[in-house]
Amino acid sequence: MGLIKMRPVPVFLIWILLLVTQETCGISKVRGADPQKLHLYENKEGFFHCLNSSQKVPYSSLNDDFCDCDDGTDEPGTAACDGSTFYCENIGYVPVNILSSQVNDGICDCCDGSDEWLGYVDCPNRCVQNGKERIEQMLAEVKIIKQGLKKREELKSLSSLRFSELVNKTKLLQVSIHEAEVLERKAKKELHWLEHVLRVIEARDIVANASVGNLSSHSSGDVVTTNEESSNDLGRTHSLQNEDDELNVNSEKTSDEVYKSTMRSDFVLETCQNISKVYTSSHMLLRLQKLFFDFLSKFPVLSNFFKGSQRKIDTEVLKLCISNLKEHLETLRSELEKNRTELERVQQYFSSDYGPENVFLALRDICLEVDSQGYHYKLCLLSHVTQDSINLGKFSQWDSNYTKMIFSDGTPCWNGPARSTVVNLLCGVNETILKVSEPSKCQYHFWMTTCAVCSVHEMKKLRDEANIILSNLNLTKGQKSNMAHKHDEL
Ligand code: MAN
Repeated sequence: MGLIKMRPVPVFLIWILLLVTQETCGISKVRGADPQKLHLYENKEGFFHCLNSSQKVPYSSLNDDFCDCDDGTDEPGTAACDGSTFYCENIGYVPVNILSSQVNDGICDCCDGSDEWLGYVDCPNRCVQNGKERIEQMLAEVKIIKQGLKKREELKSLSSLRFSELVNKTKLLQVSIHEAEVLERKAKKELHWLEHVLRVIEARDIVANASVGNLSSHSSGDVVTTNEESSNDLGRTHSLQNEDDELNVNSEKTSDEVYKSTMRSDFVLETCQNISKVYTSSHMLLRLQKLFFDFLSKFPVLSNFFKGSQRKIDTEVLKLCISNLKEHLETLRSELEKNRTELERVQQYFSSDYGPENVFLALRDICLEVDSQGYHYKLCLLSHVTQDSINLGKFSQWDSNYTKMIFSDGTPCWNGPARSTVVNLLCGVNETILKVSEPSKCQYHFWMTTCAVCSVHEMKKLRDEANIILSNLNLTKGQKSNMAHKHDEL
């Protein structure tokens, strides 16, 4: 800031100054007017036509330190009109429009000092110096962008690798869940059958033991008739008989020969062992089916077995088989549960937006931590933010150009809304938090660097700015070649 000299300027002097400005420079220069709009400041038969309306005012009103046009355009060079602008030429640096209220306010706003034309303050021209400093700054920025762009390529490859991994994992999980579901259905059904068979055997044991007559003496024993003659288990046996019908038991079809070869204990045991093997390998569904159907297709001989008193089936083995099957079913279910949870977790990744070319995918779940203003902040990218143990929001959306991550729905503020956070992303080589603030209660702002937002466009903007500065710099030959060299670096 320059030094304020409180020197009263007589009004008549200001008028002379203004007149001189207008008369010597004419239309080629109107103080504070943007040169691109200079033609609009033409004297049209003694009038100035306000720029943004049809209003016209006497030409002498231009820059007379009194606001005549409603749109304020008659005072580009004074602070008389609110909201109008003053053009700083800033030769050697970048031209800029400042608010007219900044004109002659005792602060040097234009680097060429032109805004303080009443001389209340001494404003040495710093434009060339500013230009040089800005070029140096741009060089540093371009260096970071270049490194960032390189890192961004790596991040992109990492993201696309992660994307394919997620797709593959999803497919594998879906297949194995489907297989396990089929297997579970089969196992449940088969378990039900085995339990049914066991119940039938046990019930008939009871009937056989309680029966007055000798079952073996019945050539083609009618179990129901026998039961009717028998015990208090009568009702139960009736119902089991019905279940037996459901199994399509056809004793006529099964010969003793077949029974003997299949219903031995070792056959049942072997079958159970095979079942165990099958259930531990989810890829053997077909084998399992075959085994079970082979096995179960033999059950009809049970009727024969009871009628012929050739009971050899070992109910203990059947029980063991059932308990094995239950155990396998349990394992299958917990595996299924685990895979379903994992699939849900993996699928959550697909519900987020990872920006152009999915570049942000590799950053997801990366957590950055920082201590600021007495709090410990933790930012997990595209996931959630915390302040100590307080939730500052979970990731909800991006801004339109993927430079702000918006987190919402955090812990409610006392007597206020839910906490929320905006994370501003700036180009940088690494992921680092630069600053955290709470501009309004329970609304947090983070600034962080990441290569994900480095862009060629940003570099082009810097180059364009450098071109303007270089073309504005009033340089010697030597300075020019030095600057040209720097420009090449940009
Ligand atoms: C806590 C912090 C602060 C917040 C107040 C609001 O102290 O989360 O950031 O401003 O609560 O009561």
